[in-house]
Amino acid sequence: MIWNEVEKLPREELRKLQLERLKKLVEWVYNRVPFYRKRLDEAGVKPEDIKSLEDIQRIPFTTKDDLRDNYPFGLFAVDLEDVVRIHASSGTTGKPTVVGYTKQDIELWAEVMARTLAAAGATKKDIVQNAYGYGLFTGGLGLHYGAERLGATVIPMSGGNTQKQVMLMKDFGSTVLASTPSYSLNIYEVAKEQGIDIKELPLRIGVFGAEPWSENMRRDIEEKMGIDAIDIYGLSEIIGPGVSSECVEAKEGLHVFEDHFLVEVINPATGEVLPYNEKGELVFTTLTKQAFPLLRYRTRDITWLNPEPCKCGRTTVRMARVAGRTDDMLIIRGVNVFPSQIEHILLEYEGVSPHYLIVVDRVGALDNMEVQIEVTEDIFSDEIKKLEWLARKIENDIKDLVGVSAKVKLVEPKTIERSVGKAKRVIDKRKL
Ligand code: DLL
Repeated sequence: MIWNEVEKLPREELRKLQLERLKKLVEWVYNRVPFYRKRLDEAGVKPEDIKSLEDIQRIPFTTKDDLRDNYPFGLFAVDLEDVVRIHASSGTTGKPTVVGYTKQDIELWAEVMARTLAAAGATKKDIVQNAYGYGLFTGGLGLHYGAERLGATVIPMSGGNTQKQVMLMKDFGSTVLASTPSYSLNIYEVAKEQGIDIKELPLRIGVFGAEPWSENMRRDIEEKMGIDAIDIYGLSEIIGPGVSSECVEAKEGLHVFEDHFLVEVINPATGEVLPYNEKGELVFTTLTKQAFPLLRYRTRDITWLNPEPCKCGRTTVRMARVAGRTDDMLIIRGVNVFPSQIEHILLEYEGVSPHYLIVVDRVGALDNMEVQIEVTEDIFSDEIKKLEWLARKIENDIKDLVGVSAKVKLVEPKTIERSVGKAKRVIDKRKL
């Protein structure tokens, strides 16, 4: 279902709306945030210079470092008394990234999250089991407000407590599961151990995001649980979840809610804006946010944009599934490797589970990559020869398709740690 008619706006009209909003936004931040005023002055851009959408290219990028330098509230564009909510995402180093919302921003968030759930095929009749973490992380409350706006029934489970997740899923008859894709598999396994087959339950949709996952992982989840697994995307800085979402009709790229988030893809090395269909770094400008607006924020996420109209009727551009981030990308002996590429390869095999861990180390001057992969009980109790054959075969595929040599180690079921939120796929000992 399409939640808001604006998702079907002819592109010309959408662009008009975007330009109007962009002009207001630049004026808003220029007058309210010293950081932006300085940046724009340095670039020689005044708010009245924004006359077309292309003029956005005159505006400098904003980066994670800018957010850090202005920690915690330096980039807020309203008085703290008008901020009704704070969220934060923990980075790998140091202080978290802090974001704020006015009342109107929270309304906007509920709106784009209702769109997300509607695009996934959910309606007010659904029971949404929300297993994204509640708290500073945006997943829990984002899904919560969106599901309420949709009129669905929310079960605010948060992440963890997996046995209880299974019990309530069964007893309450949850029809939608909202969680990271990796956590959904954790729930599936715990259900199985209890003799419960999720396929037999009323569950029909999964809204999965917050971490990279592959097309093969989708297939695996859909087959195991008998649901439509929908990819949803967002980041705290922009709003949280609710930046883009797949539609259940096509499941082919994530519709960006472009009337609120202006999207560009750039060459990460040069900053040059790339044409549609070319892969690069995703950049967003928030067109309507009040408390924490961002101009041309570099997400570090890698994807490309597809402007073709979609069979669902939405006219918004679709971004390809985010395969990884510039800063999660492993460089192994000079070759760029995303964990999701490895995931895609190993899930081609029968008997290989979606639980894996990539361990990178440096021996002398040489990088070593080991991929630990859980196999099913059946495979694990097979003859050693067969296991070795499988390991070698996966190694060959990695070499052929990714271009690096890796050592594949097949491990017993349940040896790789399960996640309740974002899964940890890589241990890079080189940095330790
Ligand atoms: O993860 C917001 C979110 C919550 C999205 C729930 C979807 C569902 P952060 O913690 O700030 O916010 O992390 C944002 O996670 O820049 C991507 O690298 C990654 N990410 C989010 N969704 C996807 C996805 C939330 N569908 C960072 N596929 C982003 C791949 C994703 N990566």
